[in-house]
Amino acid sequence: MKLDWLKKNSSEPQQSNAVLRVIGDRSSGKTTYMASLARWPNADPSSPVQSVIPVNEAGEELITKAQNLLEQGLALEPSNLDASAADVKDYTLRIALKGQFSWKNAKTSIGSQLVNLNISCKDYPGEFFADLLQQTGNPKLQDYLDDCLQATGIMFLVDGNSRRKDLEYVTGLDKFLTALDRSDIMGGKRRISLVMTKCEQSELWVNRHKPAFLAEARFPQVFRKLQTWQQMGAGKVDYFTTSAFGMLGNNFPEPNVTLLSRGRDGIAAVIKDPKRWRPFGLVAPIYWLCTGDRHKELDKG
Ligand SMILES: Nc1nc2c(ncn2[C@@H]2O[C@H](COP(=O)(O)OP(=O)(O)OP(=O)(O)O)[C@@H](O)[C@H]2O)c(=O)[nH]1
Ligand SMILES: [Mg+2]
Repeated sequence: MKLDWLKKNSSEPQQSNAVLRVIGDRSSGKTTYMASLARWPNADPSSPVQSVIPVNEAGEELITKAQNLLEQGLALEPSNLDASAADVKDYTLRIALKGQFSWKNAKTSIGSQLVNLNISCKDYPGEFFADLLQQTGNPKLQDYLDDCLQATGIMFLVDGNSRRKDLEYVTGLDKFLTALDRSDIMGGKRRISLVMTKCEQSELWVNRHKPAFLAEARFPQVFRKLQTWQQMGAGKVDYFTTSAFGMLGNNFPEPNVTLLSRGRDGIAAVIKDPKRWRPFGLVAPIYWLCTGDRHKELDKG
């Protein structure tokens, strides 16, 4: 595996490596999610995350994007499909978690050792997902599916505000899972996280700590499809809420967002106050994809 050298060079911290793919509809927030993760702005000192470090050039480019666009109150450009699956940028990041809560009682602690999540992650343009739906016969589609087979974890991002697209999503997801299962080399070990994005919006925010409930309420068909997939033993599924932009204020928090548009597809928005930009819920799904365990503190995110 590509990340083997990381293991060798840093024998101290515990390492957890994962090869991830981010999929989802156009504008579901995939690139913004990745760029916000790489930038990791205004870190909360009480967060279990110590740092997020880019390990390759693509990871550094993400930070530049976050600084030049998101932090200037602008949106990222839609990702485009001119690249073949092999050319889609592979962002490699290292997420360092603080020693697992040595302040907690010894039972829940696994020592004060640092934990590194090393991820290499490709963010596909939403066009791939749309092509899955429409079966346009795009020859790149098969490459893309083959490439997803290499992943240990899949993040399926949906804009939490696009509930009317449940049926479209489940149709795309069904095709995606069928293709994965047909040649599954992971033997039921693959994990899929359904990540609802843009959860700073009030109707999502109030239920952010109940992600499975929210997924079932908003995307019932997608939820059922994933549950069935799991019950068949094809792999594991879990649910998460996140916002790349986050909230403003503590007592009466409001979304740190200037809305550009709202429609059936969800919302488009930019950051309102970039100086106070603090995303939430970005690392929880990655931790689960890497380890198979939910991280209580990250879930509080
Ligand atoms: N309110 C809000 N808007 C967001 C968030 N994340 C992304 N957006 C907005 O959603 C829109 C699409 O975001 P992108 O990150 O470009 O979406 P994408 O999934 O990469 O889209 P494609 O590359 O076209 O597949 C932009 O207007 C973003 O600014 C979020 O956490 N909250
Ligand atoms: Mg994109």
